[in-house]
Amino acid sequence: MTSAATDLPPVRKDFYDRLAPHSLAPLWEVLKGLVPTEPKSKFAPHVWSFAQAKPMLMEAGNLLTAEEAERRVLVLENPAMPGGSRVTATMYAGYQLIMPGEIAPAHRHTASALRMVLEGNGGFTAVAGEKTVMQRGDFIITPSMGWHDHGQEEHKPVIWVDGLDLHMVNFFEAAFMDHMNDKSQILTKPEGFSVSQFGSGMGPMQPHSPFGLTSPIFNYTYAKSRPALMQVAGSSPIDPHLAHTLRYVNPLDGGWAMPTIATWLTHLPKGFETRASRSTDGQTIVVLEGEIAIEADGRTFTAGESDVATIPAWYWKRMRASKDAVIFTFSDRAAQEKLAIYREERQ
Ligand code: 1HN
Repeated sequence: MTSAATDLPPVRKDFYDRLAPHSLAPLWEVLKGLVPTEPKSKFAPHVWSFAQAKPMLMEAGNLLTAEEAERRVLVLENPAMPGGSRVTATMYAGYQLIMPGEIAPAHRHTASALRMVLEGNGGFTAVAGEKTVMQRGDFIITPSMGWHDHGQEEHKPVIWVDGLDLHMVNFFEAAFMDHMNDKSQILTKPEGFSVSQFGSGMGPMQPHSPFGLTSPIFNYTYAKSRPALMQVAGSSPIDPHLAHTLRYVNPLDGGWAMPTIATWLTHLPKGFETRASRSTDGQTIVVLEGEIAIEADGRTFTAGESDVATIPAWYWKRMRASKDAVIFTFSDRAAQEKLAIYREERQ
């Protein structure tokens, strides 16, 4: 019972006490908390410094193997919820490390995952029988229930940011996971196959959707996305809220690349400051180039290369680039749009 319940008239208290053994409760005592007038996030805005995290990630690299860990990751814990393994209300994020010669063994799960590659060109991930090599800035997708393993055959450690929708899946109590008998999956397609088939503005005559609602392109390479963004930035007016932004698109339906997670890439020229906006999706930002200052909740958060920033749902935010910046953002907006609950406001 709430503390208010202790001030209740005895008749009401007696009534509530008689309800409880029947697993019944009076809605009018809790209604305001159940249906707030607007979102009030329990999470905090925060920036994780890669310079601080990297030495500790490398320490983890000496402490245990990727195989032992299954996934060797330092979780980005929202400081408002330590131990929650949450970066926002619905999303998990972490810095993952693969050391030279290691394999993170094949498994699959209901949660969808994305990777934003930071360091160690040459690592690979395999999804549904196809391998893709990772380079900094690549946005790589592991579809729901798709087998995936990662490895590094070259001499440098590989580091990336993971984002998973696992708290959405767990909220629905719909999560499954399997491990493969073999550490690595058998490759059945040549590298680059999915991009040839779906990623050149062309597609099969009878398109099938290999990953359901998830894009059949599972590596949106920086080698393609950066020049596209830069050309758009150099030849079109800047949006006061979005700066120059391109979103990652599923070529089969024109929607978001992932069914639950929205992803986009933004260029902010040095000195540019966005106007304030707020939206119902908690957003997580990976800085790929330059440096940004985010003003959220009257505080300023600075994020440089490979740092990760998060802004909770419905916080007014504006961004300024202290250096020419390219940032990758992910959020649960794709899921919210499907559920018709997404909202935003712009000043
Ligand atoms: C997972 O499968 C990966 O495949 C990374 O790299 C992080 C966190 C929780 C559950 C599954 C990966 C994960 C994860």
